[in-house]
Amino acid sequence: MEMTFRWYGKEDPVTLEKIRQIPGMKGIVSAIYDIPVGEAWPLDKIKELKAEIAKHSLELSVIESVPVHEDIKIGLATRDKYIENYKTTIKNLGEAGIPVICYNFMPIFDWTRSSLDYELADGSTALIFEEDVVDKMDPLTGELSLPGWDSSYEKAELQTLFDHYKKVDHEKLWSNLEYFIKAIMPVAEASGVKMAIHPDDPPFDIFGLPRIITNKLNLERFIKLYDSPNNGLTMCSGSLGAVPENDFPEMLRYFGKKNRVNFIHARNVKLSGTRSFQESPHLSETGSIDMYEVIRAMKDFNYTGPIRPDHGRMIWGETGKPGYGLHDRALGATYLNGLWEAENKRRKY
Ligand SMILES: [Mn+2]
Repeated sequence: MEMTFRWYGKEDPVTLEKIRQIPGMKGIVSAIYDIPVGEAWPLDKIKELKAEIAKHSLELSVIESVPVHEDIKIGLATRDKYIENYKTTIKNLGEAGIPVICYNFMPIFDWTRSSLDYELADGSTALIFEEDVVDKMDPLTGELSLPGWDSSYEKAELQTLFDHYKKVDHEKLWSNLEYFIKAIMPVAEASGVKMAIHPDDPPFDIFGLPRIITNKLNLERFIKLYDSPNNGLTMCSGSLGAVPENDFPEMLRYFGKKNRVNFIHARNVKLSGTRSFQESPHLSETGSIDMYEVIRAMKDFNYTGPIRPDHGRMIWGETGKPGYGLHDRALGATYLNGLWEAENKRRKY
């Protein structure tokens, strides 16, 4: 595995200088944040980002994310223009030598939580999802707003999007995804770029919008849309592991052996209901996911790709972007490296 860390660019209070000092850190997961969704990423901007990271002796290992325009997900006639731009972006990223692109196919909302600073018993704060709180939220009225959702949509635009999605059920979303995948994958193959779709977070419908990248059956259906190692997955333990019916280590091993795991997010969650959870420290005993089993699964298919500690709590008085402080994610990276070293050595002796 290649240990990586997400970096939000020059505005990120967690600097490349700090990230480089985490033991065993090899790569950076980042993106270009000032290009409007749907536009092609210019090659010179990609090269600039890569050079900035290289100055700190780190690799730009993964782009997370190249966002997919809503018109593609809804299936509007305008999608073809945005798909062409997406193909150009993949081609340019390949030319710059970027091996992996993470993206998702969630309608309107990316990850969703009911609170971003819930105080855990030890005094740290974490992101949590409580089903009964989220059920009372209405993104359109804004009476209970969605925390941390950095969208540029105005209320009117949001209403228009919701109206469009009234005609998009699960099967329609699948066919729109298939259309997109079949269009972009030949370009990804020719460019040497591995695509890694991120599961829906959380992995079930919210606000009446369909979600389809949610469980083993659906991941299997997804990889069959286009039979190529370039059409792969981001296996995110915190997203898939947020529902009790998903056995994350088993799923990881299964898709890893099929050579479809192109990126891994490691994060623990403590389930507090069938559709409620708290983000917990990476350590197995603090959450519902056995992180040693995750590492064992990775070893079973000899994973050599990138992994990053996903969200962390805010600890030791740190403030910043919820889920993306330095300290707890650095602890996570160190813990994962420790498990990996131990498992590697155990198998040699
Ligand atoms: Mn993730």
